[in-house]
Amino acid sequence: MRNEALIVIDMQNDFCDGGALAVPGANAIVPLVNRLIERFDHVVMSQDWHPAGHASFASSWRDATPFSTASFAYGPQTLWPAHCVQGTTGAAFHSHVNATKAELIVRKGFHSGIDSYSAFRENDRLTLTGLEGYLKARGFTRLVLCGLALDYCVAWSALDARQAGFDVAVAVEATAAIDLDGSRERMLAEMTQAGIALSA
Ligand code: VGL
Ligand code: ZN
Repeated sequence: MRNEALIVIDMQNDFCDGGALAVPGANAIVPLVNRLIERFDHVVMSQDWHPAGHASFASSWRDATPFSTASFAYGPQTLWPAHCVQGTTGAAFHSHVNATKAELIVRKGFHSGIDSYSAFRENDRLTLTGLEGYLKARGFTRLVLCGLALDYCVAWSALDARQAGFDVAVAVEATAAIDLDGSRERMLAEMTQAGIALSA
C-alpha cells in the first residue's frame, strides 16, 4: 500500500543468538520478519550503531555491571553489555534477514553520550534522528513495526511514531523481548494505552 511502511528495528547479530546482547527468541523471528518484508511495498530498517566506549556500555564505567541503572544528565539509563559497535560483525544485520528491499537504513546511538532506543528520538528525548521527517516527506501515514527488542527499541519507536501522529501497529509475533524487570508487560500495556495495535 502506498501510504504504509514496514519499520524493521535492529535485526543485528549482537541481538541474535550468540551476540553480545542476545535477545531470547531472536533467531526464531527471522523468517517472520522476512515474510513481512516480502508483503510490504515500502521497508525502512534501523541499525543500532554505537561508537566504541559508548556511555550506555557498562564497560565504559568503573565498577558498573551490565543491566544496572545509571543516572545520566537526561535521566535514568540502563547500562548494557557493549554491543553493536560501528563497523563490527555484531553491528551487521543478521545474514538471513533480507535487507535488499530497505529504502532507508536509519542509524541511531552514534552520539557517544546519548543512547537511542527509539529510531525517531534519542534517549535525551530532544535529539531527533530525522526519521519522522523522512517518513512524512514520503507520504506514509501508517507504520507497522517488527524486530528487536520488543520492550526497548521496538516499543520506544512505536510510541514515538504514535506521538508523531502515525497510525501504528506492532507485529508482536515478529518481535522478541529482553524482558528486564517486567519490561515486556509494561511496554505492551503502554503501547495499548497509546492506541497502538498489537497483532497476535
Ligand atoms: C536495544 C538496548 C540497547 C534494542 C538497543 O535494539 O532494543 N536495546 N540498545
Ligand atoms: Zn544499543
